[in-house]
Amino acid sequence: MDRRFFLLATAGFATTPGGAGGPVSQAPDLTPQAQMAAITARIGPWLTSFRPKALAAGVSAATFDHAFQDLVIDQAVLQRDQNQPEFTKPIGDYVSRVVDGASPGLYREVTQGLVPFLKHLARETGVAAEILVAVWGIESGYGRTTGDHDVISALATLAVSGRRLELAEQELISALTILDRGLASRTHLKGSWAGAMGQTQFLPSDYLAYGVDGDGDGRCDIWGSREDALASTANFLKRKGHWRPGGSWAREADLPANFDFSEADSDSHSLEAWLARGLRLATSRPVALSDVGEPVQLLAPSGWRGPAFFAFPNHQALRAYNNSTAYALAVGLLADALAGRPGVRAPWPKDPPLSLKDRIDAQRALTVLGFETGLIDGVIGLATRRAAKAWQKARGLPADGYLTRDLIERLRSEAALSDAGLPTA
Ligand SMILES: [Ca+2]
Repeated sequence: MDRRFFLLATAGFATTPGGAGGPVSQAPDLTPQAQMAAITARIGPWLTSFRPKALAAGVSAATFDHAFQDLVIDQAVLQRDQNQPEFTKPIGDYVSRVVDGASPGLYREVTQGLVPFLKHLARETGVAAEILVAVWGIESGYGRTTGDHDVISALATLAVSGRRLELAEQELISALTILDRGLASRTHLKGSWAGAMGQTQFLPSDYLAYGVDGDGDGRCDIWGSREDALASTANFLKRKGHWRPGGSWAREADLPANFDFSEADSDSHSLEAWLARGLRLATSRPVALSDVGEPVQLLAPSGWRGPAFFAFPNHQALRAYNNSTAYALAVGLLADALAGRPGVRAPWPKDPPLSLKDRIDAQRALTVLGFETGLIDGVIGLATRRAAKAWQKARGLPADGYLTRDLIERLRSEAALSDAGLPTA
């Protein structure tokens, strides 16, 4: 799963993807052909402005000129970048799909020949083997799906289209540095439409910062070597995520009947403090010693009707990989399933997906009613959930910030938005 797409696909539990620059690619009145022509015309001026920045960052002129001599806009990248998904799945559907079919048997199958290596890696880094394998599974289907876009072209397309100029340029400089240093060849430099590469789906800057050699051949090949991919993932979680050895990622929680959901997804308290307020661990499995006294967030990602979790600091470590509650939960629950531990006890609510119009209407209605959601963009992020919580609290509803179709219907009538539709821009 590449990360930027994931952020859109799991809107509601994600940061809002952003980008600077004049977005030609968003102009709604252009035909795809006219859009391509407009973007292609920007290649020359963009290369002229980008070349001195890349050279100042240490990229050699020869590498730069060779990399861009036949630059072609990757049309598939443009399409993926522009398409906000029409429907967003509820988190329970996403997590269930990730965990579905995972078992110790699958773990044995995908780690064949790797068990001593994984044990060694877990000892060295403190990151549990099943966590590493779960990240590997979600990022690339255990190495099967690593993306076949030429990373230089994909990132250049994002830069030229103007939507993600700064980020794309930064990552291009890293990709060019990889070529410059001879760490990987251009034919190797393949990845997702958003530039995430190999079995770890690392952006080029992650590769430079956290890629390591796991199999001892002196190179970091996150495309072809399972050992390199897993060792790099462990290094990333340890160094960027500050993974705590021995710590758990989360544990399911039982909430008291009068629990105030405005405390969920925000405040951190020690587990002891949560227990003193009447919350309970849902199972008797002991808590890791290293998690005692640490700040714990209470997550209720599908609202008051769904499961709740005590999220330990290692939940945050997983979010270094992808800053999304859904992602971090999915990694942890997949790791549990691969290790043969029991799954979530409380059922996930069965909610129909929200359409783009539902999401935008909800944001419009909340704003009209005086609950500020920030951008009205159909991405249900933290600001929208906060606004929804405040609205629910003001109406005496459980303030879980979790928007269902019924709640959005109520928001529409309160704000007198017609379901037939106001313009949504
Ligand atoms: Ca290697």
